[in-house]
Amino acid sequence: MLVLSGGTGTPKLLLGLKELLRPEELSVVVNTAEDLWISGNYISPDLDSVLYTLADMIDEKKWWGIKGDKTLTHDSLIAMGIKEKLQVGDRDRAVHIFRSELLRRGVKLSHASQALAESLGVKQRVVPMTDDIVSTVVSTPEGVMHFQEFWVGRRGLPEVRDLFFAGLDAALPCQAFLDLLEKEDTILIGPSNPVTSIGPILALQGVRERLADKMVVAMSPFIGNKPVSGPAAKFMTAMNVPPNDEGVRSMLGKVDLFLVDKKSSYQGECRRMSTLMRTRRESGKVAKELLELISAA
Ligand code: GDP
Ligand code: FO1
Repeated sequence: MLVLSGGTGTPKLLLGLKELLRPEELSVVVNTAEDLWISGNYISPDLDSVLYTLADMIDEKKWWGIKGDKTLTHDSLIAMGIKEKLQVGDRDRAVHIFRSELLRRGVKLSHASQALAESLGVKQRVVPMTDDIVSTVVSTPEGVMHFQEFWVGRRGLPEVRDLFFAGLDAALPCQAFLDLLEKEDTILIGPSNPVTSIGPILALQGVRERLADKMVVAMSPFIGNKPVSGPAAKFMTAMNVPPNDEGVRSMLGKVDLFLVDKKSSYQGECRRMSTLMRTRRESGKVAKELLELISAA
């Protein structure tokens, strides 16, 4: 199975799936449109969340960073007057340095990610959507800014007038993504932000066309007509898409099995199940039911 992922909702599901599927049965393609350079290092928040989840290192309270990590370097930099945009953990930073050293030597992001996965003991394939640079840019009355400036720097508060993905038109899916699309018959669109996480992956050249003969399963990130967390509703509204399961479904395109939460008022063709994953136990239950529904489909 090939899973399309952002950095929070889908990793919660991967936490359950990794216990039920053999590593060779589970591959993940990850959004990179929220990536940025900080203090000289390349940070790929969604890739890191997926890697940390599969390596059992993720901080399950925040769903970013490494559990038990400290911020000695970040705190020292702040004390020295360097305002790092994100609070980067010390062990997290070591991962960024590992990746960035490879990038500085001219290694592609997908190859650097493979090396990183191996060094963290991750057996599943974890692949960035592209080796090209794509950046989510949010247009607000306070100016046009990178996603992380909007979401972390300004706590997601400014009104969103528009949103676009700089570099996306020219970006190509990386070779490893294309190989996985060739090999896998089942594609799972995880419960991730349909605008900022799934949107860029599906918009890459040739991706939608390659889904035509696949079994495409999608789990909605909405529960009771609201996202569990994050700016999905605000971004969907800005794009004139209703912020609910109808809106999610309309953004995804071809889907053969659409899974919504029991509390959803979605009227279209779908299967209902509990999709809330607050604990490892819930992640396990949701993953198990999902696999059963896929086998029965
Ligand atoms: P990001 O990269 O951190 O924005 O993370 P994602 O795009 O992967 O995930 C954000 C989305 O996950 C939000 O729209 C949430 O509603 C959704 N989400 C978070 N937790 C859950 C959950 O337990 N169940 C479901 N169905 N969706 C969730
Ligand atoms: N999110 C925050 O809200 N505050 C932070 O200080 C922060 C630091 C951070 C460092 C590394 C990393 O991989 C992710 C980090 N995030 C932080 C999460 C990041 O902003 C995510 O991209 C978004 O939460 C949505 O994907």
